[in-house]
Amino acid sequence: MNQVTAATPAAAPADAAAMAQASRALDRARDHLLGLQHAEGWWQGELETNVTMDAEDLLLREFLGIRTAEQTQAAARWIAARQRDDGTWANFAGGDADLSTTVEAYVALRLAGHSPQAGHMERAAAEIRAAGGIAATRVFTRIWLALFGEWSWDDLPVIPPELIYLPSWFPLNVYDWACWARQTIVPLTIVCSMRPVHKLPFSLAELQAPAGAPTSVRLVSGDRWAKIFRALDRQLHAYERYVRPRKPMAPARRAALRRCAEWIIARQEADGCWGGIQPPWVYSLMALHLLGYGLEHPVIKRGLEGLDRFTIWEDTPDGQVRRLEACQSPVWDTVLAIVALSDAGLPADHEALVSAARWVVGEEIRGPGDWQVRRPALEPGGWAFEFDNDGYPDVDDTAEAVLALRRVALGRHGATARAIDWLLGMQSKDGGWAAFDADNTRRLVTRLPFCDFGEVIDPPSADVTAHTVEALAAAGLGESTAVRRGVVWLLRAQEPDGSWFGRWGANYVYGTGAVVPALIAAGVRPGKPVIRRAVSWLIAHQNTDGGWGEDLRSYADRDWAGRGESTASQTAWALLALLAAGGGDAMASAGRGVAYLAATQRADGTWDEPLFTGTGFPGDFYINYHLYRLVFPLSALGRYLGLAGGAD
Ligand code: R19
Repeated sequence: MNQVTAATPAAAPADAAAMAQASRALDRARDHLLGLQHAEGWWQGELETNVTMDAEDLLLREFLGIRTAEQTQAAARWIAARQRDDGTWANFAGGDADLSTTVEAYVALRLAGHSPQAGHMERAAAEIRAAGGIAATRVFTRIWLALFGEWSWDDLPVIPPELIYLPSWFPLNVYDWACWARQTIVPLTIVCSMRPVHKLPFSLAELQAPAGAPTSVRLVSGDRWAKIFRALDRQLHAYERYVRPRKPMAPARRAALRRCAEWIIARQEADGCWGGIQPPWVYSLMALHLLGYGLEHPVIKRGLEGLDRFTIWEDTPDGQVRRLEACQSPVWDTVLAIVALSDAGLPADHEALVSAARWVVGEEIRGPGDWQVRRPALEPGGWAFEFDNDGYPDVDDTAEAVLALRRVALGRHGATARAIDWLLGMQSKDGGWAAFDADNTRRLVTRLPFCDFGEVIDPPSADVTAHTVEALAAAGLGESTAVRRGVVWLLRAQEPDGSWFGRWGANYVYGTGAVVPALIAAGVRPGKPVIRRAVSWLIAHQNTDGGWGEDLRSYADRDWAGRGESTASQTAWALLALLAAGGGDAMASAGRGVAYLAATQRADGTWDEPLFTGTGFPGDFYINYHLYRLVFPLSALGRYLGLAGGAD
């Protein structure tokens, strides 16, 4: 049986009508999920983010000279449809206006021919000016504007290509950066040292804030490192003034650029992407193109063709729209779907589970990757999030894959055993686990003036540590030193209020929903205070409709922790914790949560979830994983009915 057996049984027999309702909800959700499986065995839900993806795609195409009218108009329709009444764009449903996103969306619409005199454009420009104009946007946005001659390269932090020479023990070397940041900054060192300017056929003067308005950039910190790095930046600017005008190019600079290009090309994946995510992909294409790789060069060609596979075209009453996924999640979605269907009672030899597990095993990564820089002696064996991201397997996907594969009758394969060894080897020194690297914890890079958006390091987090502890415990390693150290890490990471922070999902409900089942699986008794305090926190944050919800503002403002409109996925996360903990109080609360899920389910078996519950970077980047609304409720319903003895 699965880990639900570790929990104490339901205290009070729920009434028969409620159980029947939960059971019908489970059947419908299960059938809906089965209907979404692809013939090769995998699942993939849309990964929805924000319009910077679509705007930057048009800007990339403009820059490369390959932008078509059809792409432009379809992307512009999508971008325009996401504009809010005040003229701004947000980064997620219901979020506040985001200046950088608004500027990028505005420029994309200008590119598509929208007149600055049109009402929606005037409203956007007015909001941009009021928020400080282009000068107040993030570094990435100002790089895009510098590319088009609307911002000065001199007014951007310098990030020199010689960075690639720093050895992996030296502060600020590329392996001190999180993998997503590393893969983004290496191409950006090329772009920023070439300083291309591709003039647009229009000016963006309307986006300048009036004189006297706040022109400060986002990161104006006065502490010691900020001052030191500002001084270093001035030195680097002086160096650039010396090295850049050399004709022919200074040999040292030429060699550094070549080294960066080789580093980038070595990391292109089979599908043409870099890291399976949009930022390194776009900047790598631009960087290589600037170094002379033409549109017909196989590296560029594969890269552009791959981008097409991340593009969704959709017919709407207002015409075709086109949008880009920042990333794709087939491995993650598939392993979560396997666990959910197994929780829902599908037998281990069910054809859907077997074909999914076969596909997962075929996706195992056994090659080298950047993670080896910190763990050179460790044998490969694990999974990435995407179809093709073989250089960057991650701990979270690997742990969930281990949990999924043990639910399926698959016959002999070595993938799970290798994955367990890899997980053990990827534990950070402090006992926790991070997503992509071990010991990626040097905070110095975060202080660079360049780093004003998103996380740039990958330290251990409670959610990833919990998934790993759960997987290792399920594999029989509950008594191992590694798991014990992981448990201690989790105990120390508990918030004073009893919850855990959610790094890759929103937010404390996600963290708590991951940690409680993991601690129980690792042998922590359900009656222990650490568990009861988590249960009390969840019960205290249950909405009157029976569900749970947590607003993304909780990342900036602790008052929002555990508070927000109920959603299906967050309700399910809370339920996974309550059901693992068990006990009368938890089960009564869980009964109301299950009733919420049953009452809000759509007729077709899934749930609506316009609110984003996935986290890319706390505060800066959020994700609506379109399958979360289905897989997590299905797991929760299955475990609830399993505990009550009502699963079919
Ligand atoms: C758990 C599984 N996870 C551990 C994997 C989650 C992958 C989420 C997809 C991330 O997509 C990204 C990644 C990076 C960026 C950036 C970015 C920000 C700062 C720097 Br410096 C470089 C890049 C911007 O958008 C992104 C999207 C669920």
